[in-house]
Amino acid sequence: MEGVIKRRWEYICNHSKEKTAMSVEECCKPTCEDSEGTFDFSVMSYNILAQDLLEDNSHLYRHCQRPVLHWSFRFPNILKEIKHFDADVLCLQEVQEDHYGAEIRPSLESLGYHCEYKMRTGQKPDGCAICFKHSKFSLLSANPVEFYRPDVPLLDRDNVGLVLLLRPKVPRTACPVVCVANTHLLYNPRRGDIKLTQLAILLAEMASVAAQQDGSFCPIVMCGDFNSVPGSPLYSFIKEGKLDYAGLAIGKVSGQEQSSRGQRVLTIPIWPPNLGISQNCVYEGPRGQRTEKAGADPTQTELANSDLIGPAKKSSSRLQHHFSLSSVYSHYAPDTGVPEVTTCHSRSAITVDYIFYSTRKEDVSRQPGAEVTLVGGLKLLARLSLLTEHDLWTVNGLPNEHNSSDHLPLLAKFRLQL
Ligand code: KL2
Repeated sequence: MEGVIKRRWEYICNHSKEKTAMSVEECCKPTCEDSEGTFDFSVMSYNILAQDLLEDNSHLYRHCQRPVLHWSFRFPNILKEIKHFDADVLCLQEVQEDHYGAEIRPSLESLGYHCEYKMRTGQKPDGCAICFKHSKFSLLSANPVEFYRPDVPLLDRDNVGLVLLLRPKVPRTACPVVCVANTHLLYNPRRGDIKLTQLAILLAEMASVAAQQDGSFCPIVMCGDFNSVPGSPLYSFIKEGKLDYAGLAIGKVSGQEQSSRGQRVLTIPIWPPNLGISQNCVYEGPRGQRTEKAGADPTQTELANSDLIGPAKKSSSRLQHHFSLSSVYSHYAPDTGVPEVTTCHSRSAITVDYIFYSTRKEDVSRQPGAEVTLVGGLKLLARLSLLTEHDLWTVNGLPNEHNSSDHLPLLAKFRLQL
């Protein structure tokens, strides 16, 4: 078909030293689903462009032919795409509430999804949804997160997140659970201070939801539109689990824009103590009680925290988090090294959407000499290839006749070891 760009599945070869993407023929063909001792599932992250936001920011879509911008044109395309990829879990952003109630939710339910939704606060028209296949998971808990805090002047924006705890439907009793988080962080390129704090709140909620009896975390998938580019301080913080932000300009945090003229640097600490979130991105103080939900012992968690940073450095310029997260995508086209993009309109073509997942760690508690085992994470099996800005301009940018958002859907296949 004319104007359609092909995206291919890249299968990840885990047995070579370097994790590399290959076609099915080159690499191990994935074994069939639910093979002995494993549970495979797929995840899509997709910012579907709320119609009200499209109309409020119409200058971004001047390159588009008028008819492709109507919701009545876009929605059937988006639904077709979702149906085609048939992911077990959908993390959607910019889900407009009236469209969700009238069309999106009913359509997804008829495709076999259970849907959870969190609307943005204030008078904002949209929110985040996580939908999962009834046939694959049952819902243990749904935890909406509001980043707006009336008692914290910094947190005056209406962005939200949503964290689900899901139990894979497998015919055995002792099966690991999976935590799925979805968010759409603040857009404003100059307000990295708010973005980092919103992220910290999400991470604290995830730590609370994903905490297990033994103090470790269940496997995690964190999706969303982070309004930050690869390699930016916010992105590095997610991947490295730590960030020293001393002297960092607030406009540099997300890397969306180059200039940071006359910009304030981040204060130390970034957010005030009354937010109830530590520099390790877990709940503390009066709000710290929230850990009880997942059955963890809060005192254990707090002990672990003080170990990480050290008792004397109370107001250090260091953030940490407890997860070991990798990005499904590598953000550069494998053959040419040209940057991949996840969003493309008349003002920018960049990566801001991600699927992060917990990587497996070597079990260091085992006896020396024993065979190395990997615990607590997910194995990435495959991803749907992304595109470059050049690829997208060959089909008139986004949205176009076939791709009906200004973002591309991201897709990954994971394997959970039972
Ligand atoms: O970048 V986005 O689009 O993740 O695709 O997130 C925000 C922007 C979204 C929700 O606030 O609306 C878009 N200039 C450009 N885009 C904007 C602006 C703006 N001033 N405000 C909101 N958005």
